[in-house]
Amino acid sequence: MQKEDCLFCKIARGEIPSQKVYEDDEVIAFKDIHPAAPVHLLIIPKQHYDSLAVMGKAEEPLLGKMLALAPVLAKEAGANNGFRVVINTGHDGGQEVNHIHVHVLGGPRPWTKL
Ligand code: DGP
Repeated sequence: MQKEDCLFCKIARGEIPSQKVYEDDEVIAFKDIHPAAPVHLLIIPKQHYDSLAVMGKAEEPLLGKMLALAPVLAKEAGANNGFRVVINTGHDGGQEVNHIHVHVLGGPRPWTKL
């Protein structure tokens, strides 16, 4: 299920343009609009989940797929010397867009830690 007024659902539906770097039937990845590192990608499920906090056992395959994509996409984007994976979750976790997303940050340092 998608959410009509969710920013990342709109990106997943192609209603808002993004610089896509990966897409399959369940997941898309695109460049963060405010990059905090030379490589800054977001991996999201097409299905809407508010955050990691609402995901559980049933979502393990989806979460595993998103995580396993991180090293592949980081390498393709040129982050050959390591990367950071961040999932901000909920208000106190600093989450601003309420559709779960995996940040993939990399490239030559220095760059800001999330
Ligand atoms: P977070 O704070 O973890 O919820 O991060 C949300 C990220 O989403 C933030 O780094 C900026 C990014 N972002 C917000 N709006 C857009 C958008 O319209 N397009 C893209 N590509 N990224 C966006």
